[in-house]
Amino acid sequence: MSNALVTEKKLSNFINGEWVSAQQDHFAPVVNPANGEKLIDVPLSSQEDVNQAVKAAKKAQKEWALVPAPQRAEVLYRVGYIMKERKEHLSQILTMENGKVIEEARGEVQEGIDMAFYMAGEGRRLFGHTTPAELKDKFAMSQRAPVGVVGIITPWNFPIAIATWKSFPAIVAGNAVIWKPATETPMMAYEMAKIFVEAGLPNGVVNVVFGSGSEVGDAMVEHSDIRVISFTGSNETGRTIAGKCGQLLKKVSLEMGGKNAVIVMDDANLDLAVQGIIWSAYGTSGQRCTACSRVIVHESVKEQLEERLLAEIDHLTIGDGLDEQNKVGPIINEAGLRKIEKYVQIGQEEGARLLAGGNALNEGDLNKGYYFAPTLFTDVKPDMRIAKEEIFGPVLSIIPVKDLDEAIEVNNDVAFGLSSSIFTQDINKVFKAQRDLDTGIVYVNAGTTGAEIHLPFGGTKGTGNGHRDSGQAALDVFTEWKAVYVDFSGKLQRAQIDVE
Ligand code: UN1
Repeated sequence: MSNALVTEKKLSNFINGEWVSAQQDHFAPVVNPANGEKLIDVPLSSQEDVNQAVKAAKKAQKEWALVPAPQRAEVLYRVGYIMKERKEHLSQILTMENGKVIEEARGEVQEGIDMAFYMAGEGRRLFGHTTPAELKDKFAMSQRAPVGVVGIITPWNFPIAIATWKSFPAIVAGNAVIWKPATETPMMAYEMAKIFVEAGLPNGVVNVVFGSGSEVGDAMVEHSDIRVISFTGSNETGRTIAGKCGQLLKKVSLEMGGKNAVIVMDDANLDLAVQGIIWSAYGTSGQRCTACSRVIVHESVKEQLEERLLAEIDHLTIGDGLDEQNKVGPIINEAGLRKIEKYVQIGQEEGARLLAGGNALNEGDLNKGYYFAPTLFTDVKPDMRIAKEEIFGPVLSIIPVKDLDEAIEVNNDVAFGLSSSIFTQDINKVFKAQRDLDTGIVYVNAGTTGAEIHLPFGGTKGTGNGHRDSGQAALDVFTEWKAVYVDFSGKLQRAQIDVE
């Protein structure tokens, strides 16, 4: 029934407002991870296609930058309204291509709608600064200027929300965009391109080139007319991109995962902590950068917490995300499933104790898709690989500690720094933790997921390279600061020299 939502057989690139076939006749199948059914074919484009898109974008950007920002924002308002009208349609397609359960798909589409209205508001802000000049009869200000043509590379786990975090600030600031979506989830880009057209975005301001990272991604990184690369994805790919952009002196913004922990103190409301942990560890089958994969628990409440977690895990219904009853959907693909299996094996070899799950699920209809049982390890030591490395699946490790200082130390002693959380009722512990947890996002009495779009999203250490997605901070990625001095004295005034 749901396949009726996907009407095309093959996707085309979206260049200069038109659907254009890729230069080479190579395609990859897009598969519904819930049941293995093929949804559509996605083109595997080449450098030539990127060149064509950049050419169109460069031309369009010159005009677009001259449109007053409040008018640019009008387009984003319209994009937001169309997304709102089409929320259910988009959510269902998102569930089909990505697997996440429909309630979460709706949440993700909502995140994109929120971003549209928030960034549209920037059309009447885009604040710079006015500041005194050091000389008489001289005016000084700084303003945000568009960078030009920007490249965005988006992942399969949040194919619409993350694309909006990156493309909307770029658009409102007067840039043109080349967008390479993940080949696993191209339908969201196809749907968004149609929405851009309907909203009246001029041709060439957003261009979509489908294809692999090694071909399309590389061509984008290396293209001299693409001035910014904004990437969300794996640590390995991010580092490669960073290296190339470094050589080319290209601005690059990277978001690359986490090893996020929930800390549970002895005074925590355990019922609440259990809910927060279950939601952030097993929601989206653990396939979020922000997913909780460690629970750092005060040893005095460890057993109670384990019991309650196990009881809740028992209630998690697993299956096709289009069925409203299901709480946990599939893993994105076979490779994802195998990686999770490998980590479970590593955990067992390292001596962690498996309390729940640990296996792929094959009974009945689940056999057709890629499902993994919600998995819980306990007695995990902070230096075990399952406690250090990103698994990107529903695998949670419980690490007992003696006090808050040790909890913070364990939290911080990993290569990532995206999100963290603490459950406690002690105000002193709250303030100490929010200061000392070395992550870009900290939650108090909530799990590690659920960032809101008007705040900066990103993290420390191996999570990124200091930039942030969404929020005001996203504008820093897609604009250049320009300092403007206006001397109205009518004579030559030399800064630093003619100062009285
Ligand atoms: C991601 O997993 O890369 O904070 C994005 C959250 C969501 C976004 C996750 N709002 O969990």
